[in-house]
Amino acid sequence: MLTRIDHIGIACRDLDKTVEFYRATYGFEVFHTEVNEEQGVREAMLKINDTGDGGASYLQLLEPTRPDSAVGKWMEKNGEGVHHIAFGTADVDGDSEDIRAKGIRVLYEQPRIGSMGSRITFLHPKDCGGVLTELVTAAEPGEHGEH
Ligand code: CMX
Ligand code: CO
Repeated sequence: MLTRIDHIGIACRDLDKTVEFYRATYGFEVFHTEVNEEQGVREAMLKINDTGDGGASYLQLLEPTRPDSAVGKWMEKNGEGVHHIAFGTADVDGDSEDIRAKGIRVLYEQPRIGSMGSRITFLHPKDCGGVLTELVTAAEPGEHGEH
């Protein structure tokens, strides 16, 4: 069951400048940063709020590490802006299989590793009304070294 907005993914050319924009404009602070080479991104997670299911909602600021990455290619065409949305679930495996059974393309056979040790998969934007949609199961508390 999808229980929250886990994050909104925002593509940017300069992560440090974009982090500063969100800090100066809204007062949002960086909760976590990492580089995910498989996804081709340097990212900052800004926590917006905790949620009733023990999870949280974030903004995920994404700077491509290479031009041929998903975010790099997308930004080449669209410029900076909202790249994807992500729903949180306790069971990314089960929920993605249920969604696959409805005929929507799930991009990965098995979920991969996302921010903060989470497990993630994506639904094809062409099957979701033009919205690239991610499903996320957060790591168990203590499972990930950085918080
Ligand atoms: N939102 C909406 N539509 C998108 C899109 C996006 N983010 N990215 C691509 N598309 C559209 C393109 O506009 C294009 O449409 P047209 O054919 O009408 O022009 C179509 O999808 C195909 O796009 P493409 O540029 O040819 O790119 P690819 O098919 O090679 O890749 C996708 C598209 C979705 C399969 C790829 O971006 C992907 O695998 N995404 C998942 C991984 C990802 O986004 N990682 C970065 C974030 C990591 C994180 O969140 O942790
Ligand atoms: Co994401």
